[in-house]
Amino acid sequence: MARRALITGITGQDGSYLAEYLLDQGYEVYGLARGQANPRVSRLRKFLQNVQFVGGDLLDQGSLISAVEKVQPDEVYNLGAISFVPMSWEQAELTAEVTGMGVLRMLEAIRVCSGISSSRTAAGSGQIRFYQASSSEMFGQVRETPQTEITSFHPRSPYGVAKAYGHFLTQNYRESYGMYAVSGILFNHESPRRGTEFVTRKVSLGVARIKLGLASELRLGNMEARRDWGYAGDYVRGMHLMLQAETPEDYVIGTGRTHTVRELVEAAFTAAGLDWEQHVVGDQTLHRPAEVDLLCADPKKARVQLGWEPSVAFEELVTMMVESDIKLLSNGGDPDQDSSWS
Ligand code: NDP
Ligand code: GDR
Repeated sequence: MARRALITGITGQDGSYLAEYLLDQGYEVYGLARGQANPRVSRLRKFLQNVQFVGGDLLDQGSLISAVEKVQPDEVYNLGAISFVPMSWEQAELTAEVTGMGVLRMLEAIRVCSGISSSRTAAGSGQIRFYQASSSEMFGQVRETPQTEITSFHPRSPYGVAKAYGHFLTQNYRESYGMYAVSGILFNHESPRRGTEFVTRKVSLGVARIKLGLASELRLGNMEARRDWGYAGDYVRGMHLMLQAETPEDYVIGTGRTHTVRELVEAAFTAAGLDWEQHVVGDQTLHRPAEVDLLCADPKKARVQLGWEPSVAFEELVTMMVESDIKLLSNGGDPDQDSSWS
């Protein structure tokens, strides 16, 4: 019988790549869909016909229990979140509820549906394997680089704090109830399907607009921040591998290379044959109340224990995104609607 996966956050960047990957692996894929008529669900339905949807929201405990009861999944991937860091200062409470407490609600849904009692249970109890989308944002103000699974956390945003809660809770359910519950500490990963609010996509779209004469400038915030940027398609493979391991453990996933936002900008403009210095304008209003200055992964554990390796290098990723956005805009596409989801 086909294995069954339930994905929260299926309408996001990672959800789409993961669904595609699991369908290719022969899984039955179910996505948790939020709201009455979510336009992102309609977009995904057109693009991935074999995904099945089940209603639910990370804010609603009962809906998660119903979803788990209905789907009877072998694996649950919790990707749903308020994931845009600046939004987490504007809506800190909502971020705590969705990105933090949502993890508790999903773990509880699995615990209750698996019949695991609230007193301590033997290791390996329950059949459902749980993946939590933890983030390098938890490291925040880093004291050591590169960052590993044991580097301490000092989150710098309400988002990072909420993710740290979800991370420790996942560890706690593993230790308290013997559940197969793991966190992937994923560093920034991008693609042509990346949300337009994140810096890589903002830059690739900005370059495409300038190239096509639709705009003349691109406004950006802190150009000195460093990130470890990889390709989303590679990272969902890591999520799946984590749930196939014999023992439940947490893993860092990243490339081990770090670049400044300035280097990203240079690479993107160069890919389109443009000079960034003629178009990029610094904008203080885009700076954050507290910044994460430097992120760089040490993915050795994932490489050695899971055999995971990234396959797309930074320059290739940037070029892929710029070319995709030039094509999308040339064809009259709307990046926030139809996007380049193919
Ligand atoms: P996106 O922002 O693209 O997607 C977020 C998803 O969360 C959307 O599908 C959204 O659904 C869903 N969501 C929002 N609120 C709720 C809610 N109340 N209940 C259920 N679902 C909800 O994120 P990514 O795909 O980039 O990232 C996936 C996960 O990985 C996130 O948890 C993110 O924080 C984490 N992460 C991402 C990294 C990255 O670089 N991409 C790095 C490290 C971690 P809707 O369509 O309904 O709005
Ligand atoms: P991040 O990604 O906050 O690392 O979180 P984002 O692309 O938003 O920012 C990366 C860096 O770029 C700087 N920056 C700008 N960022 C945006 N969005 N817009 C700008 O105009 C701009 N100018 C400079 C930022 O200050 C920052 O330093 C992403 C999300 O996917 C999280 O959900 C995930 O957990 C982490 O990556 C790992």
